[in-house]
Amino acid sequence: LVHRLLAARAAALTQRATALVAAPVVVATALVRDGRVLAAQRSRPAALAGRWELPGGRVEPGESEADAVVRECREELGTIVRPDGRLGTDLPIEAGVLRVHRATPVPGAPEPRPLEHRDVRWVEPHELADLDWVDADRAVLGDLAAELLSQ
Ligand code: 9L3
Ligand code: MG
Repeated sequence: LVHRLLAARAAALTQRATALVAAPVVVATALVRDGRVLAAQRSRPAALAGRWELPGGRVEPGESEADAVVRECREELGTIVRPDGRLGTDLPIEAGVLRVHRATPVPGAPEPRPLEHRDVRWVEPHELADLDWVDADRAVLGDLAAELLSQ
């Protein structure tokens, strides 16, 4: 009986590990400037429209997470950023796993604008809690506030 229980447990763990390895990665960007972070208001899908997020999207096959951060910020915000390491832990989302990366604007880069979002705004640490964030991003607000206040 013990053997069978252990075998079932091992199978369950293997299945979970496989799911984790195979889970698509979505990157989100904590773009920080002058002690503020850029928040973007989603325009789609309907279920998320109007809610705020750290901009980003799926990492493409063969692409590094840092490269995905740069590409997504170019596509979504029309600006150029320099990734600067991870913020917080892996966050489980429906699409896979969300990983937040810190980034700073490249000097002289265009001001971020909402090319795919409804709106964008620079948010101070004390304003973070006021926004209606998408669920996954809400989990990183503590780390984000600490990051902004540490500068
Ligand atoms: N998502 C959640 N929080 C974020 C981002 C950038 C993305 N900060 C979720 C929403 C979608 C999926 O990840 O279900 C893919 O993102 P996108 O390509 O729609 O931006
Ligand atoms: Mg996106």
